[in-house]
Amino acid sequence: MATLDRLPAAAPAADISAVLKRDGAVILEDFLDPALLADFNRELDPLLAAARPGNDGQFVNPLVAAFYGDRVRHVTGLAGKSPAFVEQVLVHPVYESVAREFLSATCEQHVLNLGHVMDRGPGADRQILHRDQQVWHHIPKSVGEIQISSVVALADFTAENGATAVVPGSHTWPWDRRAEEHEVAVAEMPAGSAVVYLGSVIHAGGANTTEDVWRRGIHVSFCAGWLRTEENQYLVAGPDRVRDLPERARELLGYTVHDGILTGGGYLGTVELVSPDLLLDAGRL
Ligand SMILES: O=C(O)CCC(=O)C(=O)O
Ligand SMILES: [Fe+2]
Repeated sequence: MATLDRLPAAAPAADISAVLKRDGAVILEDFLDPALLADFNRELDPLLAAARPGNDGQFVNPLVAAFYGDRVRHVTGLAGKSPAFVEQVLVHPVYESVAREFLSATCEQHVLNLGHVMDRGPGADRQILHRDQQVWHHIPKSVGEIQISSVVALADFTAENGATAVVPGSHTWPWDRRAEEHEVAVAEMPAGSAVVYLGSVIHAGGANTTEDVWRRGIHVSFCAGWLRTEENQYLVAGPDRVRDLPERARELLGYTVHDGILTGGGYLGTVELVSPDLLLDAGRL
């Protein structure tokens, strides 16, 4: 059985990057401090209580329905729903340093791709093993890393309740290589820890074989700012939500231009030919 390295989330950024370069994934302990974890869970409790397992069958298509299964409760679009998420998780210093390390070669500015809580219920099957970056399958693999991902444990993650399954080293594999079971590690970790991985790493939400234990986790990922994000963050967190957020949170939600002029590209995401945040500040958006 493969294993994942563990570091404190407060470890030097260079140490975290070194493990990510080698294995493509790392478990970071104490990623959320206990007070933030408690606040976040308090915000999520009513949202999850109202969520129907399997999203009441509402998915973009049957393949997506099969991927998530019918035993998982979802709370999506956290950027529009959770102050704890936008104020503290979105701008977490580990995401900042990991994204700088792995995405600055492929973009000028990265953005939030997903803030999606998955509460894996008893009987949930393991997802198919996949690479998150595969959603942008038209991008040539030679471009390199265009996404960093994570699953943050909001409850204890165990092999029985559906801890994320991760294949260390798979970011270096040929794209069509399949993982053998002995190559799959299980990200067992206490609540407040996170497994952080590159978008090219093979992984899956784990099977929940318990009778009655739910596995609450949040999938948070960031991608190159020139990509179409899986969650439409402009609609998830519209101008009225982001107007009073700190500048960095606005940037991560796509409210500043992706300016590639100096590196030979163009600028993306303007409104009236300027950066939307300027219009927000001027009261024009
Ligand atoms: O919830 C998890 O453990 C992983 C979820 C995942 O990989 C996904 O939805 O893409
Ligand atoms: Fe995934």
